[in-house]
Amino acid sequence: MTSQLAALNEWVDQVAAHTRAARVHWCDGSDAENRRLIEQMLDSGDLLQLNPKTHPECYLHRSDPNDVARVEHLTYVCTREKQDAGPNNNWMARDEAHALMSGLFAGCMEGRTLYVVPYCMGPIDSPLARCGVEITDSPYVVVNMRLMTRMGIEALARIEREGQFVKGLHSTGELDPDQRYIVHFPEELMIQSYGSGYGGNALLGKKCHALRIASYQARDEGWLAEHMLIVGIENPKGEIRYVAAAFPSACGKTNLAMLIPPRAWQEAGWKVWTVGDDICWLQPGEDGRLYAINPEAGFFGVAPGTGASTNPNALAMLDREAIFTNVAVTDDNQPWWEGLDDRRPARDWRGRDYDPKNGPAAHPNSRFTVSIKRCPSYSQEAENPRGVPIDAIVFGGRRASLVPLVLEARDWQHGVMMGGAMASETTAAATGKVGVVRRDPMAMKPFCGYNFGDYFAHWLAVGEKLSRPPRIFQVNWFRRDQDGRFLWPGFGDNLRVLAWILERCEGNGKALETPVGCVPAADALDLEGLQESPDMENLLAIDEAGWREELAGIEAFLADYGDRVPAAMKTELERVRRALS
Ligand code: GTP
Ligand code: SPV
Ligand code: MN
Repeated sequence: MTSQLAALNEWVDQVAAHTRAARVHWCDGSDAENRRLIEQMLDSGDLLQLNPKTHPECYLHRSDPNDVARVEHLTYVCTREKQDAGPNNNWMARDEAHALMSGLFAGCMEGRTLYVVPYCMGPIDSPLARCGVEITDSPYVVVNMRLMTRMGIEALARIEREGQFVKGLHSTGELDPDQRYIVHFPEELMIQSYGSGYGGNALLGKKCHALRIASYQARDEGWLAEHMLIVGIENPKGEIRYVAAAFPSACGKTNLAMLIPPRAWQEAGWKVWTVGDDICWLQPGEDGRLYAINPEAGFFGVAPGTGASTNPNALAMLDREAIFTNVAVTDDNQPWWEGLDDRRPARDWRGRDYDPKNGPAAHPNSRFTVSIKRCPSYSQEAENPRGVPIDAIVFGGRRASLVPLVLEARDWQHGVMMGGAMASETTAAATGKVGVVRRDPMAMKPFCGYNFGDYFAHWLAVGEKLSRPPRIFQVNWFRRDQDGRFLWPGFGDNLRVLAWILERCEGNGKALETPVGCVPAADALDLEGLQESPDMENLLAIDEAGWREELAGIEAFLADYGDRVPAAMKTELERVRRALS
């Protein structure tokens, strides 16, 4: 055995002894292993079989009702220096955190199987990919990790070759919210998660590794780990351009990543290719462009709102080999959620007879897990070890007012300020109040593994290395009218905005300058074929007094980060302020 695997074995042995696990199972990622785990969970009731005629090999998992979303208030970044984690993270001293977690894990796997899950984030042969090993006592985590990552023997072989991997330790524990901690040690490439089985808290390859730990590594190594989808837009000439877009949780990444063009656009030859829907690792290439890989291999997507008119590509992949978490079921045991269709569900997400008095039938943060390869718009480029070149970076949030449908930044530096100043309404993807506007720079508030001030500086530094940087934009699909209705149709029609964005990247497309960035000129967006003509004046309006207030909010936010905020951010803010007055 090589020394690399010896180190891994030693860690596994030590964890098995400390948690007093009854058995140790090394996951190979095979179909046979997956089938055995599913059988076992069907027996234990962890999984319920869905209708095998309509949904072959689809299963439902009902989580503990207290464990349905990420828990930002219980998520920690434990760096040596508190300031390195920054005001954007909860921090604990490393010794204290290790002692706390060690106490929680002591004996927690007694009588249970400990699973060793080797995984690779990114194409297995990509120099941009990184490996990890998650130790978990949850078979639900194992079957989800198999869909979400490259899991099993190939990852283990890469770990053996490379030596370095992220160590993740997870136990569902008692599922007691008072004994729940998601703790990161970026300097030690280590994650420890206790007391939750929910996706973002428990599938450690995803937010914990591919964003919090990876963002920290990326800063040292000169790349970026971002909460972004990656989508290829093919125009009628057959040219494909790639866009990376950062929207906060439950703000439209999965939908945009697999949108279906409006009918007339399809007929004209427009196509959309899905590379990734949640996480994107970006690295400057030798040609001065920015290249992106999707570190994931599957989707852990929001179910509610997924319907035939909004996201038919998602629906098409959800009738086979999918795991559903906290959705409702119909009387013939098909998965169901609000926004799917007008059937009446029989049982809600908790398994109770459906009664509208109990709230929505599916939990608002109910999810599906499915392999990306099942997506009709799946792009082979998702396997390209070099990644895809990015032409545009788009930041977006959920804002009922103020932020127009689309804004273009003047240059990289202005774009970094635009992304860094972003705010969005909170959603059900994390516990806490929904609909509260909060600052969420680059959609990374819950995920940046280090001080936001340093993060902005790093973004600027990456821009310096690019001779052909992507252009940067901000979008808002969620602006509302006085009656609370969305002003923009969204979904497939978002391609109309992406097309303008790509025209701008080519140096075409008509735009009007405003104090906060460029908006499309009156006739620049192609709106032909829309059922109702949207109120473009309202959608593109710049409320200068509102923006002055926004600027004050941004400055108050940045003040918490003190000297760590790069001077260029302040220069950009100052420039906007002057333009507004
Ligand atoms: P995470 O997986 O939590 O990171 O979320 P996400 O950013 O991938 O969000 P997703 O695409 O799953 O969308 C979340 C919700 O927003 C769903 O209910 C969608 O139906 C809705 N949504 C997505 N795109 C649009 C849009 O263009 N307009 C409107 N009005 N709603 C949208
Ligand atoms: C998000 O909340 O941004 C998600 C789902 O993508 S989770 O994996 O739970 O973080
Ligand atoms: Mn997400």
